[in-house]
Formats: sequence, structure tokens, C-alpha cells
Amino acid sequence: LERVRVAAVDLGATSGRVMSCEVGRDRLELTEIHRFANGAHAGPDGLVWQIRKIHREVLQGVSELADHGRLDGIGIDSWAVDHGLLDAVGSLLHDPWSHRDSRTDGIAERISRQIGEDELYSITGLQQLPFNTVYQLIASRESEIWPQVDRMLLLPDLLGYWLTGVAVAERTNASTTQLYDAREGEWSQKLITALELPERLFPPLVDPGTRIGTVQAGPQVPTGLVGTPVLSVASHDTASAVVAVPAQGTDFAYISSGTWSLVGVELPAPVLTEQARRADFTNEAGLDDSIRFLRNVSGLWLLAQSLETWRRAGRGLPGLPGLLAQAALLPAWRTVIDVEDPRLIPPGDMPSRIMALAAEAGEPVPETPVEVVRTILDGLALAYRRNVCLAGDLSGTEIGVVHIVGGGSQNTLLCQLTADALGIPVLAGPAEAAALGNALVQARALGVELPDLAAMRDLVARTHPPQRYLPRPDTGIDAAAARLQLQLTPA
Ligand code: LFR
Repeated sequence: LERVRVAAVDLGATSGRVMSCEVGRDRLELTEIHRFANGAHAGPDGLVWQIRKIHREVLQGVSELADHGRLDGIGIDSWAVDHGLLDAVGSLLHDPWSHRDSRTDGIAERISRQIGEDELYSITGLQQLPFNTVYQLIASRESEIWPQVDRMLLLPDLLGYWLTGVAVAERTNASTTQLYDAREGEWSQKLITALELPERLFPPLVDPGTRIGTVQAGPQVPTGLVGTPVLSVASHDTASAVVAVPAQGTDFAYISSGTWSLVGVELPAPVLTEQARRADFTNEAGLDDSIRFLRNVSGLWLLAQSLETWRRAGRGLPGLPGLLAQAALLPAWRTVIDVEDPRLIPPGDMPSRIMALAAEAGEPVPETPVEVVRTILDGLALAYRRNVCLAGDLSGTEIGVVHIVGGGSQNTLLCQLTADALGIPVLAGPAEAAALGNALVQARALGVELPDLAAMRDLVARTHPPQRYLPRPDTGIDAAAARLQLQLTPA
């Protein structure tokens, strides 16, 4: 096929979307078909995703797309780590828990002591996030559903299973579980055995671009969809976003900026050194055996939760664009906080937590909403600087330019502050990089001539040229970065 029309289903923690994408050698056109709000729901036993509702929304969007023309394939990507637990006949036993739930508190420490931090890192090469799939599975072992659990499916694989009846584990997302051997590219039998997890939990791995099956008839499935091919994509949203970074050359770092920010570089092989472990960098699988060497450093979640807090308190504020416009007028780096502090992970009153962090660090406490917004953006830009520099140093990569993709690429203040903080150009966009990366991988699998990542990126750059931000001089960045460093290395 020279030109295809595919459904790119991109599920984010705050919104899900079904996009139609036409892809050819010189064409990459994205149209939003259906968008719906998403968010974790506080259930009786924790924060969960209403996955059946998500499934319905996906079906609605995809069938709308199928009603209006040929549909060559469906691909699904979502945030990583979270998963459904199925029994032996394939029924979902519980709504998937959210990684922001507190049930994993303390588990990472326990498992690290049992296995050894070095050993864990030398196998998986993963950042120690408290919510990694492995820690969630250990938490689930204590729940009453555990005796019935037969299989674990990451969210895009679960939705793919519901569409096709075929259960697989797509590689890029499997690599975020901390049960995947980064060097071997296989589930880590060693860890699975050491943790006494049943082997049957883990489905066979597939690469992005594998045809999983076709849509099967079912009570909720519109007949027009039956028979449509379902393809695996780089189903970790970050992996799909990295595919669509419009980079030319290899001297670039990327920031996939959404609910979370993922900051790093692309490498041919994992970096599993002691320094990388201490810096807590992750080695996740990317397209075509590439490695995403990056750190998860919080993100627009901080803004979203702040807005939510102010809305609930009934504060009559201008919308986000208004707040950002006012925040842009404030001096840079007046308050420096560490946005990676784990206390900012759970949902809740983010402005108060941010004020408390500032007070604790001896920084001026932001008082108005505009000041809080500015503190968040300044903090994100500083975290971006720190982690881009670390990614370069730890991997021996010379970085000349930083690409910001995802929703954060539309935040002009954040992009400008990032350029200022790093002292190198920032290229911003596309905002819908994950959906584009999803569609590109499907297109290649369906026969469009896009031999490698370079060809895919070139097509993105030609069709979605990024916006350029140049660093402004004399913003006082070095002093601010030194204050952050002080907070990160307590005496
Ligand atoms: C981004 C993301 C990150 C992952 C976090 C939790 O949407 O997928 O890469 O660390 O969500 O799954």
C-alpha cells in the first residue's frame, strides 16, 4: 500500500483520543475524530481506571472513523506501567489500579532490599519509580483477587485483547514493568523467579508493527468494524512520541511533555553503569531496538491538579492561558523547587504542597495562583535542564538541540523557559506526537515506504515543522540551578 488510513488511539491519563491518520511517503495528516476526558477514579479499594468506559469510547471513535471511509488498521498506545489482571478464562478481575494509588507505598524499598538495587538495575535498567508494574503486582498479591489471577495485560494490550481475542505483551510497554531484561530483550526469568511471580502472568512479547489479529464480532462491536486489522504499535505512549520527534541528525535530546515529562536521548544500547543507576535513569525499549535513555520528571499534572484545586475552592480565576500570560511577566526562578519530589505524585491540593516544598527549601513561598503557576513552570524547566545534561553526560551524547513534543510543546512559556535554562535552541511540536508515532508504525507495517526512524522523522519534520525557541541571555539560570542542586544534595 502506498497510502493508508489508520486509527491511532492515544490514551493519556487526562484525555483519550481517537485520531484518523493518512500516511503516505509525502503525507502525514492527522484528524481528531473523538476525544474524551479521562482520569483515575477513587473506588472503594483505591484509585482505578474505568477501563470499560475507555473501551466504549475507543469503539465509538473507531467506528465513527470506519463509517467515513476505508480503515486499514487500528493501533493503540497509552501511558505505561498500569495493567489489567485476568482470570483463566480471560475475564478482567478488577478495574486496573492507577500508578498514583498509594497501595505501593514502601514496596519498592522492600523489593530493593530483597533483590539488591544493583542487581535490579543491572537486569532492568529502570528508574526506581514507586509505581513500577513489578511493585503493583506485589501489592496485588495481597489483594483477594490474587488466587484467580492468571495473566497480566498492559492497558493497550488489554484493549487489543478485547478487540481481537489475542493476548500479547508489546515490547516498548513491557520494558516499563521492571520485569524485562534490558539487554536480552526478554521477560526476566531471573526476577520473575526470585519474586515468586507465576510465569503464566506474562504473555509472549511482540514488536511494534506486528499484526495482532482482526476485530472480532461481539455484543458491543459495530459490525462495520469486524475484520479490521489491529496492529501493535510502540504502545507505550512515550515510545510512540519519540518515534515522531522531528529530529534531523543524532545530536538531540527530547522531552515528551504531557501529564508526565520524559526527558532523555535515544541510544543504540542500554547504559547500565553505576552512574546511570545513581542518577536513576531508565532504559526503556524504543522502536527498532533503540533504547530510550530517559528520566520521568513530573509534568503538566502539577498544573492540572492546581487548576482543579482552585476550581473546587470556587476561585474565580482566568483560564490557563490567562494565568500563563500573567506568569510570563514574573521574574524567572524567584522560587526554585524540586518538581520531582515524590510528594507531588498523588492527586490532591498541589498549590499547598508546592508552597510547603518552597518553605522547606528556604525559598520564597509563592502566594498567588499566578506565582504558583510560575513556580511550577520554572521548576519543570530546571528539571528539564538538569536531566538533559545528565542524559548527555551519562551516555556521552553531544546535545545541540532539544525537541519538546506532546501537550507541553504548546505551552510557549514552558518552551521559552526550557531554552533559557539550557542555553540551546528548543524545537517545539508536534503536540500530537504520540498519535503520529502510532500511525507511522502502522503505516510501515502496512507497506508504506518508511524504512527507518530517520525516514519517519523526516516525514514528520516536513509535514509538521516545529516551532523554534532561542535562549535569552542573562536570566540568572546558573544561580537558580545551583539552588536546585543544593536541594537535591542535602548536606
Ligand atoms: C507518560 C507515561 C510515562 C510513564 C508514566 C506512567 O504518559 O507513559 O512514560 O512513566 O506515563 O505510566
